Amino acid sequence: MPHCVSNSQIKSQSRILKSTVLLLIVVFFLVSLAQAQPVLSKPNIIIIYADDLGYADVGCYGATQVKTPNIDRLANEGLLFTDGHAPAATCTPSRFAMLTGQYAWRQKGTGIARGDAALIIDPETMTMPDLMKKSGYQTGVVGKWHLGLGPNGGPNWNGRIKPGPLEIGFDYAFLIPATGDRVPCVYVENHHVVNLDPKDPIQVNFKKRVGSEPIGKEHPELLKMHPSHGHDRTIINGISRIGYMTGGKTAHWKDEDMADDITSKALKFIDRNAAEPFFLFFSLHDIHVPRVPHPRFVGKTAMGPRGDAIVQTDWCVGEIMKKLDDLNIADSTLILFTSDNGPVIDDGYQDDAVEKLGKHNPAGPLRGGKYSAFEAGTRVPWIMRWPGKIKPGKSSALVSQVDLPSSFAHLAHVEVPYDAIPDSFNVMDALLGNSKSGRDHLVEQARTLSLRVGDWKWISPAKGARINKNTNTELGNDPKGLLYYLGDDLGEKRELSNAYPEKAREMERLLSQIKENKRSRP
Ligand code: NG6
Ligand code: CA
Repeated sequence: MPHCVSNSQIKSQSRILKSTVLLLIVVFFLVSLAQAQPVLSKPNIIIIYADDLGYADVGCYGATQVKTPNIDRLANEGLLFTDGHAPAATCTPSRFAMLTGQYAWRQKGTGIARGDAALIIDPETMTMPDLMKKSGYQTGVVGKWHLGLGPNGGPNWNGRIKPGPLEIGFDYAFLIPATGDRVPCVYVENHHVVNLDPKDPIQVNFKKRVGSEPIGKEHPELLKMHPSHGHDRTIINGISRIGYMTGGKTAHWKDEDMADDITSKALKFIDRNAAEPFFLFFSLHDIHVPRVPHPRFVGKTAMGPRGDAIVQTDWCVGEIMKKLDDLNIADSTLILFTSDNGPVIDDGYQDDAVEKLGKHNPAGPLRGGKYSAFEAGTRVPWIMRWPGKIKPGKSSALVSQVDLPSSFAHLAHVEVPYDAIPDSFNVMDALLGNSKSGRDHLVEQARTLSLRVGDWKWISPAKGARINKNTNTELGNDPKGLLYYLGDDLGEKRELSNAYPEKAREMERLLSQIKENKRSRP
């Protein structure tokens, strides 16, 4: 019998064929969609923010006189950026820009904040922690703040201290209110000074003396660390500070324990929030002055307290990494390690930093340092690690901390209103290592503003000293402005404004435009 196939069999076979083809098309479509737009799940985010740590202060950026095994491990497992910037060459404007996504020079009153300054971020402003919260993150800040606290006129240290971080998007805060070298020398947790005895209220003043505590200027014999410039007012723990303070004795921090104190608070925050996405701004005090590392780090380098404070910084980073490993959340956590501005050697205390610097070169190949318009002012260590998502290596993409709000918002799938974070670019592709380029231009802030466009760098004309005599830093102030091409002159040695006058004018024009426009975000 010939094998005959019935009509109905043919129909059903063609139906099967059709649906198989359809299925294949759908599968192909889904696969290509998934390839085109990888949907990344929301990682925990930890910003470890060192203070005054220079471009080449750590091993993976070239330091040889100090060992930083934890930071080096982070770099080996992550992406090391060679052109990553703090928004400014000092602390307050850098932090302001990083948290608000707005260049600090657009807002008055964002220079280095006094210890009793009012909060300089308007609680109405959309901030990076606001954006993370919108995406369901638990948000925390632990460590150095230096963005002011309280209403106009400053905080009431003996009452509820607000507005502060909790009013601009953080769920939790444990703070060094300003810096270690400024009063008040107490921690603030959420809205209150920690361990304050109400019978011994705190008074703080930056103009006139309060209380009867001895001051460094009159009683140098009481000091365990002497000032080299400034820093000669109220003595707390044998160190004279900027400003006057009385009371609050039970609340005083111990400088030697500061890294331990803040690290343990950061670890507890991670413990508490390990089950949900969290965003932690872990803001170290090291290696800012006064450099008073814990005794277990003293003598770990031949460089004195500045070098030993770098070892302490590395320990803090190691503790965070260990915690993530212990909780088994390292793979779901993105760490950014960076610094708020460039390096300084003598920043106001006689701590042997100059005498014992030896062969160590904190700025590496760069010119300048903290306070400076030259590259070392803002170009800082910048390491990103997110195992499995960021391919280890090096990147020369131009990125700035002002870009973090936009980039992290993108990662967290949050929509950003048009007028929010006005100078923050989404450079997530560069940060993940998927793109070689970050921003095409960047404004760097010191006393004057500089503009980077690719490898061109223009330092806008500025009055003022060329060298900070106290810190011995080249500032980059020049009445005519300075032009460099970093592509073959990273050290800013060959000034080119005479050779390329048109380029200089074009850069100044572009800078004026960016200043006039209220925003630069695309
Ligand atoms: C300066 C301080 C310096 C440091 C800096 C702020 C003097 C003479 N110098 O005014 O020691 O505290 O402010 O540093 O007081 S920053 O990293 O927080 O911006
Ligand atoms: Ca700083």
